[in-house]
Amino acid sequence: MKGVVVKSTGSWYLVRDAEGKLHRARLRGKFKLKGMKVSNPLAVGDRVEFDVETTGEDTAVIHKIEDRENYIIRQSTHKTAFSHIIAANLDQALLIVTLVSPRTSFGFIDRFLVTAEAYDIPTILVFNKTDLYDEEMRDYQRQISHMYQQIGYKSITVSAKSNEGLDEMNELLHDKTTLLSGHSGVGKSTLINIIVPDLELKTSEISDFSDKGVHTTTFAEMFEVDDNTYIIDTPGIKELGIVDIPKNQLGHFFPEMRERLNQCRFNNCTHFNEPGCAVVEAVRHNEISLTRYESYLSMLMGDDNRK
Ligand SMILES: Nc1nc2c(ncn2[C@@H]2O[C@H](COP(=O)(O)OP(=O)(O)OP(=O)(O)O)[C@@H](O)[C@H]2O)c(=O)[nH]1
Ligand SMILES: [Mg+2]
Ligand SMILES: [Zn+2]
Repeated sequence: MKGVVVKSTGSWYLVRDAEGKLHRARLRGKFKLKGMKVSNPLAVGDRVEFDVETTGEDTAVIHKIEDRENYIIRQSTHKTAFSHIIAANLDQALLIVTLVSPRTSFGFIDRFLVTAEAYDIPTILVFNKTDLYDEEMRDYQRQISHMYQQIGYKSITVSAKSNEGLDEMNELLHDKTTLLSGHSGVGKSTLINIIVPDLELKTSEISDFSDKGVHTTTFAEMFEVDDNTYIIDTPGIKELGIVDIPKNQLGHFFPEMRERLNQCRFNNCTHFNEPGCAVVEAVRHNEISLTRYESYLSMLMGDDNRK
């Protein structure tokens, strides 16, 4: 039978078959993936073939994983040589961002966008918890959204508390498989609980002490919103390590730099201190945002590779 992995704990999996029936499954024997150093061979969204057995607790055995159309990956926090596949076969990602409770940094947003560019996953910024914003913060948020919109990223504002923007968010999901990502505590599971009634996913208040989330969701899981519309809840990401991008190609994953690449004097320009660099020139003239350029430099230097 064919199916899609909707949950992966590392030791067992939940697979949805073509009729929508869920099977608890395990991976057959010694299953090795060719050439990839990943901590999880199978991720949410993977399309698999499996056999159903009549005995045992795990009733299905997965014997084949189909090639992935795309996937999103991050460096594992513990085993640095390994990467962790967050999810596969995605149509888009919504990056849930909050300016307060907790605060999401530009560095984190830009790292996520670079990763998503590298793996070809269109990303929309979703500013949540707007009910907590005062006028000044609204203004600030508009400026940030404007900055990202100018370089091609759609951005919306929502509140799981006041319901602002939730219709617009729902429309974005239609007929797609969407990954929700972001720091712990930004409201990913809370938003999914509103979008898919009766799920009752666990959520927790953020810590008063650190103003950060407490990592409530522990495994990625895909839920059906509608026929053909799926949403994936994920554990909050603390630090996002960028995987496998050579320095002289990093600029390809910043759309505003990519469009200027052939205006630099050297075609292997890293947009750092080379003469005749069109990117540095654009930053000087405020045509490229300084915060984006700072994010670029910090990734280029690899000095805070895990923020
Ligand atoms: N004021 C306000 N609180 C919100 C909003 N959305 C979520 N929250 C609260 O934020 C806290 C964290 O929400 P969760 O849904 O658990 O966050 P999460 O992103 O799933 O976190 P992890 O599972 O740890 O990654 C909860 O107390 C929610 O009630 C919002 O729009 N406004
Ligand atoms: Mg959660
Ligand atoms: Zn350059």
